[in-house]
Amino acid sequence: MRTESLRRAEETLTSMCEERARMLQEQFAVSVNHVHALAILVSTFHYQKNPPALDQVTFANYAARTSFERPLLNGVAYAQRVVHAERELFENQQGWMIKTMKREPSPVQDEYAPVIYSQETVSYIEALDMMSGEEDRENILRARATGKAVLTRPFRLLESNHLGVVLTFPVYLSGLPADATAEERVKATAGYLGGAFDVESLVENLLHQLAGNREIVVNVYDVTNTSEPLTMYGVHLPDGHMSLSHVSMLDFGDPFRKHQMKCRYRKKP
Ligand code: WA2
Repeated sequence: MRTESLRRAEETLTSMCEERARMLQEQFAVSVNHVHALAILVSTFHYQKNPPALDQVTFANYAARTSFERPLLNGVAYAQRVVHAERELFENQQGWMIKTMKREPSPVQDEYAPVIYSQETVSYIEALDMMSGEEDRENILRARATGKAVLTRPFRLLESNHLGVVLTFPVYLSGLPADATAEERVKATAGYLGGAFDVESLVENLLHQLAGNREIVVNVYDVTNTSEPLTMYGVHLPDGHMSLSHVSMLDFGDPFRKHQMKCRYRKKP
């Protein structure tokens, strides 16, 4: 009897964890796909039109009206690549100065990535050089060298201070061949389209909608470095706290990063 009820508790935990991992991965994937489409929108209407057929008001309006397509993102933005020689002209044209993520006027750098278009929900990153933040900077460099969507490790997002990850897609000047080298990609980079996954509040929201939510505790980890798992969601509980646990694999689409979900019962079954 004892082993039979334990077996059933194990089975239930497994299916609840797998369901949650599937839902999270699915909502993550649709959000990433839509940000990909936004990167193509910027490429099409900002760079393949002369003069550009896009401005802040149009971008903000389109981003707001399509936000239902990106359920786990708190907002999207476009940061333009500006090399130092172009800084003065750029600032004069925009009518504002490039600022650091600490909101100070930016010191001289080789290049900058100031946000020129933003969804209203993240309007606080307008004019900020996204290369001035360590996590965002690493994302920018990796995205433009690979041409792929990339994710940061979990960190505290600006303004909300919630735990989350940033997604970045590169935008290139037209004419880049599909098989371009990393060097060619960097040279042809126009800017970066991305957004922040507010994991702390939006995943909470998602899990709350599911049956059995009160019975289990869910954690999500970035396990890219297996010897040092980073908490991405949930309160970290030391191992061995309870006997039953289940680990579900997660694939968020960046092969450089590995993630997993760990589920446990709140009370001993
Ligand atoms: N967006 C929102 N909140 C943040 C953040 C971010 N980055 N970084 C820290 N808190 C415009 O990769 C380009 C968005 C970065 C894209």
